[in-house]
Amino acid sequence: MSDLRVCVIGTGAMGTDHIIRINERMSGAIVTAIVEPDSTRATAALAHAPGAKQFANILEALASGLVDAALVATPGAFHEEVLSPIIAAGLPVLCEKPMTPDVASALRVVESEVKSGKKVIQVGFMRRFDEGYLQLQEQIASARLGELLALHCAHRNPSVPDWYGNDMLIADSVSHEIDIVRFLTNSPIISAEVKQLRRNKLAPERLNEPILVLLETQSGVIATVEMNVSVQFGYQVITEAVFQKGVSEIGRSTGMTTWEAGRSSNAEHVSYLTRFARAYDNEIQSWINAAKIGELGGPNAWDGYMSVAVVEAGLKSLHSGAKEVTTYAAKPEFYN
Ligand code: ISE
Repeated sequence: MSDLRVCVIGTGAMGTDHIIRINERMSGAIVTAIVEPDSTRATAALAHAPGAKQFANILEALASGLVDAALVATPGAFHEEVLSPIIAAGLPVLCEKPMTPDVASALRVVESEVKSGKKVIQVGFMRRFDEGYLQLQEQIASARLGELLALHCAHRNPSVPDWYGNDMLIADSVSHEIDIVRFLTNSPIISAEVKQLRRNKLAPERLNEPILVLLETQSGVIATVEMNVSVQFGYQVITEAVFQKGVSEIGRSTGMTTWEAGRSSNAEHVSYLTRFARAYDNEIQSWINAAKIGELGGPNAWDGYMSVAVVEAGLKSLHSGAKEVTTYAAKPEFYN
């Protein structure tokens, strides 16, 4: 079978990382096109995809005949307008999270996919492909340690870029836990509640963090999420699961241990691009393999919508300080 010809839309840090991944580490695909209005970024990205052509917009890329599949890595606000023509063309698409910034647009995307009659959207929740999370999911499903009682999640970033605003604590960052808690517990989230922890004075002025988010599932599990984006020391994503008869933990650094000057230290990640590198590889390879046979290799547009619905409740709680209940649209038969 010939290589899947991929168009990458948006070549910032994530898009460029995916270009390198596809061209250098994945099998069965090649980047043949990019859509990126910023010429400096485009030039940097094309250095990793020498044969690829740059297009001004997705419509021109689709019309070129050079594209079998698309990978959308623009900011979430642009996803809907990029996804529409891709859905209409019936091409497989990996869309980075969040699928869209709000519930109304997420539902419009779902509706247009349903109307098209073909599932083409896979949402970029890479944690579903992380070995630790997969082991934990198996542990929970097996009930070997009894029922799952609680999850404690810590999501820590060393720092965030200038354009990262306070709402992004929920929409951009906690959105990962929102998806993975539903995945691990196999149960929808029914409420979200945000508590302000003692403010880190080293955080940028515009951010009121760290925060603690309580996500409650329909099955009765509460997940606590410490969201902390100015920790300075490194990038950490840790999850502890409390069962009736035991406790499991995933995500501690497995980097090199060094003994030096009377102490030992362990290497820690400083970016999600390395912490989740294997998960991204597994995610993209799974997407490529599935796309080549007209299937999806991971979470679909309905999963994307389900997480956006919880993000909405989380944002409400961030502003109200109260526990906010989630509401969901009826699931179209198409996704059953
Ligand atoms: C970023 O967009 C990601 O997706 C990372 O995984 C997350 O850790 C970070 O907080 C987000 O800003």
